[in-house]
Amino acid sequence: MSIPESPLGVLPSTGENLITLQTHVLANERRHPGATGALSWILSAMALSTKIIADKVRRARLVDVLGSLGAENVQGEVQQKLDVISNEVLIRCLGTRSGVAIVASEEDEEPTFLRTQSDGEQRYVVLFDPLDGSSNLDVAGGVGTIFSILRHDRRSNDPEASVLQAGTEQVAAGYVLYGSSTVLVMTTGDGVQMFVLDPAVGSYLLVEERLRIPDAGKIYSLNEGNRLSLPDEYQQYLHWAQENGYSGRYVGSMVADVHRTLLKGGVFLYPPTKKAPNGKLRLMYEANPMSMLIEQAGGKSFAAKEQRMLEVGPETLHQRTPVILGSPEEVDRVRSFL
Ligand code: FDP
Repeated sequence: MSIPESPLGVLPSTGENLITLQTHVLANERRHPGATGALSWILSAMALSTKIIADKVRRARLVDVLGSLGAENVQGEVQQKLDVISNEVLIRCLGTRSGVAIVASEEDEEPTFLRTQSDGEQRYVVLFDPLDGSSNLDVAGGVGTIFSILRHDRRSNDPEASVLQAGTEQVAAGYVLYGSSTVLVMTTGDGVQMFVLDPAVGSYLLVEERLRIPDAGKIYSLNEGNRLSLPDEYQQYLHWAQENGYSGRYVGSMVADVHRTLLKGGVFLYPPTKKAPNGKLRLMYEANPMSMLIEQAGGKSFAAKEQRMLEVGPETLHQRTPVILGSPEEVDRVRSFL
């Protein structure tokens, strides 16, 4: 039976039924007869944690969550109170799921080994940036949570070694944007789904089943204040883009900038600079999950002209990388200058 369309147009437009994230994940699990359910539990922990974080972000300034803690994280960056709160929320929610072997966060120097016994259960490594773009918090700008899920390699008891897998090994990746609405975008390797949190119901509802990035889009997104400190070839690309009628858009929060790029097309760039010769963004919990999403949506992501991001062999948990990602034609255009 098909369900009639909402007469007021107030329900999501995905067709016949209302699909929550939970329904979607369970339906997906049933399509894989060998699935243990561990991954579904982890995704449900991500949903719960990000609802809690969204609530804190939405009430910033009303409750005491803004401002710095006066401490620095492992990257030497000032920790905001909400960075630390979000980190704790994720670790506590994920910690109760027996399928999680290791968690690794931007906020913690070392990965945390939660379960060591090898009892045959399939376990996973979950990496995350709990609150990306947190310098936007004070001005009520868009911030987000990014996550990447890898299979736990039981052959190694060294947490760092089990974490250091190339992006091609990710089994799932996603982000939540705490913007004018709370949007969860994720992939388990079979296309990209987009959900919006309905605050009245408390559920993420599916709004787009197979998100595709436009093949091209005349938008570049980078910190143009760095222009004079970029390698010449990036400056030449910028010159070309401006001569050819491109617009610039840059929030300065990776989740917000990548989300816009995914929906509207264009290219997002964080090139090497004099200050950050290897780029600023982190490979394992920023660039890799975003690259899996972008590729699953039909886009491209590179660390350098001939270096596909997902094939970079990681050496350390917090390593940085240059980023060129977005619409396939725009990424190739940038690469043609390099
Ligand atoms: P932030 O420092 O505010 O957490 O990963 C860090 C990040 O933000 C990204 O979200 C964002 O894309 C980038 O840094 C912004 O860096 P710049 O301020 O150097 O442009």
